[in-house]
Amino acid sequence: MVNKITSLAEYFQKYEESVSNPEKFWGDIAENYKWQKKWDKVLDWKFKGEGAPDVNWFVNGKLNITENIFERNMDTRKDQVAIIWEPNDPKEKEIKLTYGELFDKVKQFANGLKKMGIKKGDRVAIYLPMVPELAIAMLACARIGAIHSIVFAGFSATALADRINDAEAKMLITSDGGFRGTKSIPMKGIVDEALAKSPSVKHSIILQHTNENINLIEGRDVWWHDVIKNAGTDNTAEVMDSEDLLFILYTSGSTGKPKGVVHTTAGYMVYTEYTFKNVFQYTDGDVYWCTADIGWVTGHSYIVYGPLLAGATTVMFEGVPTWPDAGRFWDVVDKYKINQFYTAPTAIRALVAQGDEWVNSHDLSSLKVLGTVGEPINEEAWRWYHDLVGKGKCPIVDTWWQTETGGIMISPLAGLTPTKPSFATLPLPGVQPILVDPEGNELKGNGVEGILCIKFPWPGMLRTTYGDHKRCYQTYFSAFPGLYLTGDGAKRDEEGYYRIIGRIDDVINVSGHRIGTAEVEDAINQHPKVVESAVVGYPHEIKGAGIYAYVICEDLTDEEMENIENEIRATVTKFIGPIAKPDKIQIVSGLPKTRSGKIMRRILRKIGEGDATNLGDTSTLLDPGVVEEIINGAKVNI
Ligand code: 6R9
Repeated sequence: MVNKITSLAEYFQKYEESVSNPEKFWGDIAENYKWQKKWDKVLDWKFKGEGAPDVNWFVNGKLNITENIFERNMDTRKDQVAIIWEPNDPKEKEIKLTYGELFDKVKQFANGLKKMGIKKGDRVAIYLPMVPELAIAMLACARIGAIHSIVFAGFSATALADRINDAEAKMLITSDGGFRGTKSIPMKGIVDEALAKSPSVKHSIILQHTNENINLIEGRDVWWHDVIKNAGTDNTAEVMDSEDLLFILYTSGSTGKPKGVVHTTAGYMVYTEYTFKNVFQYTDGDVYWCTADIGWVTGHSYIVYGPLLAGATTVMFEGVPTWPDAGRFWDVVDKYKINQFYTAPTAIRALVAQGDEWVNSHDLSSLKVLGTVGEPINEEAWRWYHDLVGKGKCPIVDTWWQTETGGIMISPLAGLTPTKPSFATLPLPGVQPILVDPEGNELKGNGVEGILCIKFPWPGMLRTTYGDHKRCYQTYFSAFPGLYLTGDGAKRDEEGYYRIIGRIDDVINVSGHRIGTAEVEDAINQHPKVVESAVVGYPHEIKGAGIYAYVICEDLTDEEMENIENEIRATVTKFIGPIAKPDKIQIVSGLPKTRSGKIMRRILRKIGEGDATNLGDTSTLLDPGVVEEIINGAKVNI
């Protein structure tokens, strides 16, 4: 079993070892796994030059990640609960699956997939609500060497089709619908619309979950329960190379369509288990709950892979934090005696707004560790979480990482690293952060602020962007040759602690979800009356950042003017999904552009923040008059 660091001194020692001899450090950890064939070399890498990035961990090793979840844990954990599923409706019964039961279900579904012609290397898209079958589907893919590409169930038909098409997925696994609070959300209509535009998908497997009345399309759609009928539980894991693709997960960047971030088998496996155990200080018998959706990377790494590799008991929740009431999270914590609880700052802020009573009326004494992820946590929310939820006795692990990093990069180790509100604190062993100025010069020493990069590979890092390796280089490795660019700004304080400030690119972090401004603009521009638009983020009390859209329209009648905001929101919902809907829309007659036609977002951001006092140099603008008009329309302080 993978060792856990148990003191701060040991952390510093391990960190030192991991930097002075990374191959020995990760090689020793990798010894704990079940390999069909051991690796020849721990690491082979380059961040620059022809074909870069080229990163290979555990070179020529052969393994299957599910053998390391199941076969490796089976002797000791067959009857231990692996997954607890808490349904949306608290009146309904939970589901508990032991490692033995989960293993059987994974093998059975894996056999079903095989029977339907899915084989090693095929891409399988998964579009499911937070049900146990989501974890079963991903593990079954991994078992047979198929590459899963999970699409968050809140995305629209267009967004789903784009992702399916980019990955050329052969199959889609989905359900009739999902539950969220009082709502039963039908999914089959969205799926049918998406599949009409996705010729690569030959079959779709549909889970019966909400019992919505749906039509199956003959020859294409099959019920999940029919797939596993007679499928049997005899299944030998496919032998995978260390660097064979495990999954693709799409994420937004500053430009263009979402990128398919690619993670591979061995490095991701080693990294997610190691970080899970160390950051959360998970101990055998603990019950761990991460409230993320598996449609995002947090759910991949810290609901499914990390915890299950570690032999943990992990909770999955289908519902929302505020239904039936704002005490739901704490009901669940009490119900299962949760020991480690991991959520997002946006959820914390939403609950702060509901008042302390919801927390105080529940028994939260089982809690040992509290975690946050997804966006910077403000000090007020941190204190509320620490003092009220954790009663001052639970360390908070503010974990900074990204879809691209695969696992947690900068974070306290619970109970070992002294914490400070809003600081992600120190890098994990094996992680070598560096701060640079815009010219790429390293900012040495402490008390500095700059662009956060990583200068050495870690096992969980992305290997490429699916189907477009050049784009991976362009996006992450070209700004500062030899460094991985995170896209975040950060400060290293006098003690050497890192505080993440936020994105330095055109990505808006809305409720912890990454939204590319270009994507939202593209969606808005689909409205027939829209000529052009510019989207920026602005501070939002609950969401962290809200979406502010400045839109130029063709001449509108009074009636059209009245409806335009709603129509624009509906257009964005259609092309991306409700998470990308602008919070504020301002119809303008022009946008501040430079003479070369570039929109000066800096100005729009300031106005969006409600501060037009210091707009900087506007002399290069093509038409400085538009700025005044926008300021007047935005009703901000001048
Ligand atoms: C895991 C995840 C990544 C972006 C990242 C940063 C922000 C994540 C954070 C944080 C401050 C933290 N972010 N964790 N900012 N403190 N603890 O969220 O992945 O969806 O790819 O987002 O989220 O801006 O660059 P992803």
